[in-house]
Amino acid sequence: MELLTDEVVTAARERHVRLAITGLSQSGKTVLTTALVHHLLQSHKGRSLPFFEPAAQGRILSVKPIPEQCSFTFEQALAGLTQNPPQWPASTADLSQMSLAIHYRRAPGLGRLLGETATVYLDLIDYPGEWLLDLPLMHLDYAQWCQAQALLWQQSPRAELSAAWRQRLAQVDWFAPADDALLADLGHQYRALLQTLRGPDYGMSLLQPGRTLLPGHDDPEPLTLLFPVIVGVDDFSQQVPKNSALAEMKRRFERYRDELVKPFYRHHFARFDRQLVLVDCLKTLNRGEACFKDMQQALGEILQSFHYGQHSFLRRLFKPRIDKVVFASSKADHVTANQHHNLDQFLGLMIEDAQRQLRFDDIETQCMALASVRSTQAATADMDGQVLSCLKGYRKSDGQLVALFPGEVPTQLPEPNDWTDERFRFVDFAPVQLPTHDLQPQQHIRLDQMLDAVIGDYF
Ligand SMILES: Nc1nc2c(ncn2[C@@H]2O[C@H](COP(=O)(O)OP(=O)(O)OP(=O)(O)O)[C@@H](O)[C@H]2O)c(=O)[nH]1
Ligand SMILES: [Mg+2]
Repeated sequence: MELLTDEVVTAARERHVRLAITGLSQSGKTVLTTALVHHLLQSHKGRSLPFFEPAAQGRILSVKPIPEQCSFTFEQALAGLTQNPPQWPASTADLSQMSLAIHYRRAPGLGRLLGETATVYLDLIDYPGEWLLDLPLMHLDYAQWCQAQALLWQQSPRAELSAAWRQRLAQVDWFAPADDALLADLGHQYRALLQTLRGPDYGMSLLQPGRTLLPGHDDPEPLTLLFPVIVGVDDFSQQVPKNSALAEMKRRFERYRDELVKPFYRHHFARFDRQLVLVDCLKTLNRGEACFKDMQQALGEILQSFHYGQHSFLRRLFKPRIDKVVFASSKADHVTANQHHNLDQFLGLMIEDAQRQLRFDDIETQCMALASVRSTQAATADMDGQVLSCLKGYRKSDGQLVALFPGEVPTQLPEPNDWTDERFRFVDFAPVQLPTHDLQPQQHIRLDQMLDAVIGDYF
């Protein structure tokens, strides 16, 4: 009896929460993880996170990193943001973790019977949303995947860009013995295509396989050069010689699915408790209709993964336990404060259908706009006697100090003619220098509200 009581008390004194932070590339994951840890490490001072209840109530006693569990290069990312001139962190392409022990005093009430103080062990896991886009592969065989991809690659701009690559596919005899050098070459060309589509000229999101685009450090090369045979094979159901190029591609697909995708879900995804999904709504608005629609479709696919987790065979296999997903529109400092509410709403509209499905699965969801490192200041301008809300900050592209009217965030999804008149031109900003000490609430936008929404109930 005594032993049981001790166990209960220990369990109540120490709680573990794995918070996953994902989003497509450049959505702001690394900046958010860095800023969050920086603010949390100083949260016992009770200053910079006024809407994170335990910090605001002065109940955080100490926060310490657990170095042996950290693969996230926090010091390096923070050094970039605190140096003069500050700089944004470099792009990251793998999964990394930062672990903190947060020692706190319990709120007055019943819980205090279990001891005045307790510890929350918080793991923050930053991983590419692109990897989540591989989830549907778990339900497909190679033929089905190729057929789905063939439809996608018929659409613009994929069709025009891939013309030369498709021509090369058409020249291959897929039933003849595999030529490894040729398959590797086609794989490299396909990766380059994915990278171009993701790059600044196109800004596409729905790009598969995620690890051909963004290989993890330990991923073996032939697997991450996987591509779909979208021309040159009319009938996948016919008998294929074992040593043929097509049989080799099928084998690679199966290994990719079983050795990369499934272990990611088993070892990581299935063990997350809470999930934060970052979305750069403003960038997609800037880039126009094709990019916006593609991002919406990619988000829909990503959000499916939470749904799969709850109900499909994955549930039986991995018993996922994510019970809350917060969607955040990042870089809210690119618009004026009176647009933040619109940004919350707009993100809600973008993912409306997927969100409904999550609620149906009893997963709590919430949408909010935030900025991890607020890099602009509010300003006003007088235009023909009218006072306009503006932003002041250093433009990312040339480092110039600018004051500008960034424009409004729509409260409805844009109609086709909204895209033609270059209505959206949100500007990117360089970071302001973060202090190493004495952090203040104005150095972020709603980071504390997000924190309270995702893990507040653990304290
Ligand atoms: N103004 C502003 N810009 C931000 C903020 N967070 C991110 N950014 C911008 O977004 C870019 C990408 O941020 P990262 O945190 O590196 O994004 P990521 O999702 O980790 O990107 P990958 O590692 O490439 O997947 C930065 O270089 C900044 O330009 C923010 O809070 N405010
Ligand atoms: Mg990153």
